[in-house]
This record gives sequence, structure tokens and C-alpha cells, in this order.
Amino acid sequence: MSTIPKISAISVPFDLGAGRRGASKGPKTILQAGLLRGLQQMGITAEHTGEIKLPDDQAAPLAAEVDHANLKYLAEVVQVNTRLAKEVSKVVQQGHFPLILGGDHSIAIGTIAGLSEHYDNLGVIWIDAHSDLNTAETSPSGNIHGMSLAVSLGMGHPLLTEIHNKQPKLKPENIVLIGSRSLDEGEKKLIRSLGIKCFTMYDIDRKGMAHVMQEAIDYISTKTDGVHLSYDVDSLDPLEAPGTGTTVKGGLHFREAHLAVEMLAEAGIVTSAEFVEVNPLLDDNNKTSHLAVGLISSLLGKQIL
Ligand code: 4U7
Ligand code: MN
Ligand code: MN
Ligand code: MN
Repeated sequence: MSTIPKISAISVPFDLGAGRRGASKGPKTILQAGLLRGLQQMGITAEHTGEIKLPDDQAAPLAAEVDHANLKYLAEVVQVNTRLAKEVSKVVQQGHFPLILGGDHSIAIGTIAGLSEHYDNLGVIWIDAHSDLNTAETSPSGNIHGMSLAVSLGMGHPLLTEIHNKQPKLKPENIVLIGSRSLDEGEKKLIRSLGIKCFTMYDIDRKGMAHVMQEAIDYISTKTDGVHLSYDVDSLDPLEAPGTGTTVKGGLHFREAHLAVEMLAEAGIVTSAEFVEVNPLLDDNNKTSHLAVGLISSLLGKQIL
């Protein structure tokens, strides 16, 4: 992708949307694994715009103030995503490519909210073992990182769905799920009733990743005016990506994961991306952070030859 604009990387050291702590340390280890240096070596101009986080002294009082059933840390999630949405919107306004480094997947709420201000038909490719389509009513955990895609569709607590105004942020027909293998009952119902395009691990095994990606690209590129890639590293098999909080066996292999982003680079359709759920506390020698750097580089055009 020689046409790639300047990359603005935004760190979101936030993990209260997840059931386990540690993803807040993800952005730092991804940067330490050499992300910006690698991109610069590829001839890409990349800057780090800074961190979006809660003021340290506010986390405790906020948690005490709000007690919503089955929406853990609602106030914190709202606050960080409200800030993130503004920053993402600003980056798009500047004509740069937003690259968001998570953080748990609840930050997709803010990313997509900020993007949606600039697109009438935003497409989202959601590569994840999960679909993150729960609401407080269907969630078995109350963890908001399992609800972010539903929120972007306008479903869930108004404090979440109303972040950054525009409502809803996404249309179900503009979403593609890839790598799904752990879906809750309520999520399955929603995928079926809304007709959301979903390529499960079965489809990837049956058709191969190249075929699935081509179908996904053809499906999404014709009807959208921008495509956001939301990449949860738990889409990979735990053997490849041990450093994440919600591993599910039977996931993408290293080459399949790379092929997916290489094909997106070749298609030239992706206008923003986020890489989430890297948890260095659970990692093995920063394997998952290095993997994330490799995937981001491939997405932004790194080729073998
Ligand atoms: B992730 C789960 F029940 N569905 O809602 C839930 F299996 O961002 C997991 O994809 C959600 O990692 C995982 O808690 C959220 C669970
Ligand atoms: Mn996820
Ligand atoms: Mn996941
Ligand atoms: Mn996860």
C-alpha cells in the first residue's frame, strides 16, 4: 500500500472492560517490540499521539458511584471511550490513519464512535474468537469487552450507545466476523436475526483463509466508504498468542493470521485499525506483542519479497 497516509498510533492502556487485569500494559509492550521503528524502516511515516487513559485518582470514586447490574466498570468504560472517540475523530480529520493499540476490546466502542462521525457506511472487519455481541441482558460475565460490537450497533446501555452522539454507529450488513468459535446463545441469535456475515473457524477450515478473506473483501468493499479492522489477538490459537486473557483453542495459525492482513493490504481497503487484548502479564517472552507488531506491519504493506 504505497498510498498509505501518515499513521497516528494511539495507545489505550485500559483493561477494566475485561475480566482479568493486564491488557492495559499491551500498548507499551507493542511499542517496545519495535512497532514504530519497523514501520519507519518500511518507509511509512508514523507518530505516537500519546495515551488515552483515566486520571489515576478518578478510577476508584467512579467505580463506587455507579453500580449497574452486569455492566462492570461502566463509568470508567464510558469515560475512556468518550476520550478515545474524540482523539480518533481528530486523527481522521487530520487525514491520518488511526492505529489504536489496546487495551481490552471495550475500546472498540470509542474507536468506532470516533470513526463513525466521518463515514456514512463504515465497514468493520472483526477478527476475534468471539463476536462481542452481548448486552447486559445476555452477557454471562458482565465484562463490557464482550459487548463492544453490540454497543456500536446501538444495543446496550444508553451511556455506552450514546458516546460521541451518532446513533447507531454501524449497520449490521456492514460487519464481517472472522475466526469466531466461542459464541454465547444471545450472540448466536443476534447474528442470525440481523444476518451478520460470520466466517467461523469451520468456514476457515472448510474453505481456507484465502477464500474466506476474498469473500469478506468482496462483501464489504462494495457498500462501505471506509473499513475499520478490529483485531482481537485471541483470534489466534493460544499456542501462537498465549498473552491474552480469553484464550479459546482451535484458533488461527500464524500464517493464516498473516495471510488475512496481507490480503487486506493488497486490497487496499482498510482505513483504520485497532489491535487489542494483548496482555503481557500472561505472555510468554513477549511472544504476543511481537506477533502483533508482525501483523500490523503486514497490514500496512510489509511483504516477504
Ligand atoms: B473479547 C464472553 F462469556 N462472551 O461475554 C463474555 F465467553 O473482547 C467472552 O472478545 C467475551 O475478548 C470476550 O464474557 C471478549 C464469555
Ligand atoms: Mn474481542
Ligand atoms: Mn476475543
Ligand atoms: Mn479477549
